[in-house]
Amino acid sequence: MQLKSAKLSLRFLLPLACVLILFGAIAIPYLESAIERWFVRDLDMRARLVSTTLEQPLLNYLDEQSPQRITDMFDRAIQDERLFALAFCTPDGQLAYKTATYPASLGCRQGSGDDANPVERLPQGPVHVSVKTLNQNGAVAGRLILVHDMSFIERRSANTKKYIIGLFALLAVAVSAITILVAHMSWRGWIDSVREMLRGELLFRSGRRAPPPEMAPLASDLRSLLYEYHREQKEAGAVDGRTWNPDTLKSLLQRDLAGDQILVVSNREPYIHVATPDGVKVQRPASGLVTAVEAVMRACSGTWIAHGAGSADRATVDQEDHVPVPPDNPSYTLRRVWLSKEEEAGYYYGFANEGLWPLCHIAHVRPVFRSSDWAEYVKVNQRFADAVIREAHSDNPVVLIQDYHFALLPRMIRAVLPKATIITFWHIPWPNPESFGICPWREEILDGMLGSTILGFHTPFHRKNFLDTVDRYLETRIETEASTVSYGGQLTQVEHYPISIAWPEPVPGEPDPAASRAQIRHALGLPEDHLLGIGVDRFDYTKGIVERFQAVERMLELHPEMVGKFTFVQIAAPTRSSLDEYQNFEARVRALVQRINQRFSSGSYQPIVLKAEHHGQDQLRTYFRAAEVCSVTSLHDGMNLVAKEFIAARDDEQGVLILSQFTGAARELHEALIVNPYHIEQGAEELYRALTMPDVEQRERMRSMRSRVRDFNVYRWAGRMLQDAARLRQRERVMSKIGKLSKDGLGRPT
Ligand code: ADQ
Repeated sequence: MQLKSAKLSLRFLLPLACVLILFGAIAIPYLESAIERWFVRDLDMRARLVSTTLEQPLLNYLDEQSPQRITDMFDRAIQDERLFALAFCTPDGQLAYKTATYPASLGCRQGSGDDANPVERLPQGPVHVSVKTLNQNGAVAGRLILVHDMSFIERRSANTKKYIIGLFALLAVAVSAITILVAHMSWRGWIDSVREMLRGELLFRSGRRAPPPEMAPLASDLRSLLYEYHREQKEAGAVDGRTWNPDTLKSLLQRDLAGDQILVVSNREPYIHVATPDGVKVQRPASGLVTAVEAVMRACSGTWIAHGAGSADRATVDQEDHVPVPPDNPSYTLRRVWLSKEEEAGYYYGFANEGLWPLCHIAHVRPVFRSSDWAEYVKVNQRFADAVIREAHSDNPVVLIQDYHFALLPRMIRAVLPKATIITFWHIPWPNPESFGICPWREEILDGMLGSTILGFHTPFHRKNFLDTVDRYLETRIETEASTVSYGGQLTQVEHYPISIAWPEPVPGEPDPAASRAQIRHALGLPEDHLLGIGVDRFDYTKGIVERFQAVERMLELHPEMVGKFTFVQIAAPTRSSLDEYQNFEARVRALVQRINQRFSSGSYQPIVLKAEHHGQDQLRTYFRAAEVCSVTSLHDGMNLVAKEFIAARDDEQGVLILSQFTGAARELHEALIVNPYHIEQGAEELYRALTMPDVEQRERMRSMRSRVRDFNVYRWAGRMLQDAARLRQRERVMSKIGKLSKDGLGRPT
């Protein structure tokens, strides 16, 4: 530290010393000659005065011809300390009278005192010589020569120089001391600003004191540099170098959110109790969202609030509508919210799935907006907000809101629990401002979402679309660099958190991929070497199922040798079946399958097997392990977890993933065969390429993707959101402490 200060001081002292030396070389000689000029002018005047005084008596004495009087007068005159000698010369240049001190070398000087060079350097020192011509009766009577001693000038000049140098030295010391002080202070200010930025303030700039003005350009550069660095670090999952798993998530919750209550809200419940003739059965819904959030809830026992949609749901809750889950090993609470048929029809099927779902997906299905659906949507959002408020044990729980069913919920919760940390995750894409603009309640939706503390999307592209949309339709202040929206005095951090899956633990006794192959082929009545493709989706028009089958058809056309040797198995879980759009879609898919199968089938061979039913995770895993290729051809998808589940299932490092470029997953899984699902030819070629890809290439691609999915798992997704939430909560606590201290005025803790 001392060394740094010494260096810093030197940096300021050295230039100052240089300036002083230059000052000595130029200013001092100039000063000397100026002083001499001043004194010479002074002596000129003095000489004129003395010669005028002596003129008349001298002329009189010359008339009287009394040399003694002249000599006496001259001797008296040189009593003056500075007048060194006097002489009088006749008009013809004879030295007639002179004092004894008069230097002989001067003789009778020619010229007038005004235009002659008055300074003479004599062996005894410099003298000032002035000459006055005396006139009498119109004729020249002679010339009076006055010699002033100039040695006193040298003495005085030396003294003045001493004083001036001393003064400058003092000034220099004072200036350098002030400069160093100011520099130290500015440096401190800069360092503090940089530190502030490094502390993470760069992400949350609101309320931060402005950087010093001279720092502003640097601050902005530094901020964007650090922001990029921070983002890259975050993306690389190396913020703290940890490997994310349930334990790291748990320890994060214990360390950073200790004692904080965590509430999750989603439409879909993770466990559905269904009444069957054999008694109550528990079902797991086919949903990416449930798959992801379930993993988090197992790690942090909290409360999950969801719509109780199962036929035996009411029968299995306690009087507070709570049921401990998972049923076989309860680790958190499921709180069910009941909806009437009308509410469900308007809020879920209507506004959410006929309006927002097609609005946010570019799948060329027109959204339908009805005022009655909107009214139900508002009502049900309020119902869930009431449930959250009732379940909250404190005024500042952490609330994780899931998806497009609850766009209004963040604002509603914020109104009652202003201190809550509300994280809203939007699991589906966010469209561009023009597309979103067709929603009649666009401002209300955006306003509702901006009640969140943190708003998450899967990809930077969706995040940007959202910011652009807010910019277009609301009066807000957007910090693009920091990705924050300041609205109504409140700040929302908008981030992208790519969702993922829980990396599966090895299951003891699980059949290996070869056994899975054999098992599935046997179940389908196919020979051992039969090639298999697999598709697993909800039966949804956004998943590109039609395009996938068209690609299969085209591939069989282009490569007829594959007919009879390749089958594509599509597992499609029925979804939103009460909606016309979904019924029509299902009918269209079935008709297409029938047509293709008719075209290429022979004997028992069918190129496409459609299994339109829900399957257990274990069954899906067996299919994934048995297939040569998995096709994910969504027309638009927030992330798509099936792609990641397929990769996780392939511990033999074999199998090829065909992945639509319009999925969030395509941004991460670069080693997949990336396709444009609308381009049927390309889909067909890539399918053929996948089926004929050498093992080595499959291994290379699969290994790389497995390593990425293993590291970038669902715990990281949740962990990053919760880390950000913890950081914001910590910041809030600090800010409120500072607020209290400053209210107290004396800086004493209250
Ligand atoms: P989804 O649209 O449901 O999710 P996806 O991410 O693929 O899409 O998740 C589907 C989940 O359901 C997977 O876990 C899959 O295994 C399961 N599933 C699908 N078909 C099934 C079947 N027949 N039987 C049993 N299970 C089945 C939404 C967004 C996605 C986003 C997720 C998570 O649309 O883009 O990736 O949320 O955020």
